[in-house]
Amino acid sequence: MKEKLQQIKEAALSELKAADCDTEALRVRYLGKKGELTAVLRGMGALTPEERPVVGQMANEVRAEIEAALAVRVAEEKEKALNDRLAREKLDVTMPGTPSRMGHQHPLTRAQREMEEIFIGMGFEIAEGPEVEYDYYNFKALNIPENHPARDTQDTFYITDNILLRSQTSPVQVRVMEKQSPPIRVISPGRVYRSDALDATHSPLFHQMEGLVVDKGITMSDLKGTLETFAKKMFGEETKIRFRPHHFPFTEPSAEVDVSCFVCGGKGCRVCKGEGWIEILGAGMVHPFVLENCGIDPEVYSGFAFGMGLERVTMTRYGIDDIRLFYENDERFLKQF
Ligand code: 2NL
Repeated sequence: MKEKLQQIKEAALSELKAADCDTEALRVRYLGKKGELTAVLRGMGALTPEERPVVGQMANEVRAEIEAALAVRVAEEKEKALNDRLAREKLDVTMPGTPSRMGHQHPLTRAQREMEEIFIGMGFEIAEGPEVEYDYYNFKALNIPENHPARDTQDTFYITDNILLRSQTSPVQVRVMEKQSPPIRVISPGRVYRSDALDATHSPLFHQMEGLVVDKGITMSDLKGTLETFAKKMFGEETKIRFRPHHFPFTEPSAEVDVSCFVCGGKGCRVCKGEGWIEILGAGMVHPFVLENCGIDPEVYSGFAFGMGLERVTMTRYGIDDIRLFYENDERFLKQF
């Protein structure tokens, strides 16, 4: 029996050394309930009382030795599996990351925000209103009755006879005057529409920024001071402004306003087309009829208003020669701002 135990031990230990050893199967085969060692212990009844404890002790030692060797082998396999996995899943934390691309504001949005900041600094508030408007707010309230020639130059898109896409942001200011009593200081930036064919300088959709001030004792000099301050902040401190007489139905008197060329300073260059001046906006004193239409007494109050195209100002400032570039979302263009 001792030889049998010795054999079991040697067989088990040598099998454990084999590269393809299945440790669990080996445990069952030698140490399990129906295993070889158990079979030997069952046969101990045939031994003499003197032999029994000796063989029993030896069987326990053999079991312990096989168990210890098994544990070592299992631990080795575990460690090898872990090392293999670590090698396979190696991660180099010093590798450069994948950069995420940052976007930025559209040049028109930037120009609009910049202009808003300048006017907010002078005490203006921002007013917004619908892009789909009544004929009344877009035209009639602004002293442009049916069949007025200004309806031609501001031809827009009609939803019905009475409802249209606004051709300027003035209707927003008409709504402000209806609701609010003076003093009023607002700017109204936003999308406007005209029935124009798309080319390098025209678009059926563009953006405007209008401004309106109404209070007691407002004069043309307030208008000039406000626009001069705006022009210097927008185009540089050396900028001068020039008023040329003009006509708008909603202001009287009216003017077109130029800024001295910020490229050549007024000498004449490619940007100002040799003029030294660049037209940027229209302005004037709010027509008494318009004040009256909005429930403001023109005998008590007066006001000035102005309007400019955002695209035009932005194109002038950055030397952009085609308005369509703003709407095409070509990154080669947008990336430059
Ligand atoms: C332009 C320049 C302008 C106004 C807009 C205005 C608004 C109200 C009353 C009076 Cl509520 N005027 N806006 C004034 C002058 C010029 O825009 O070239 N427009 C066609």
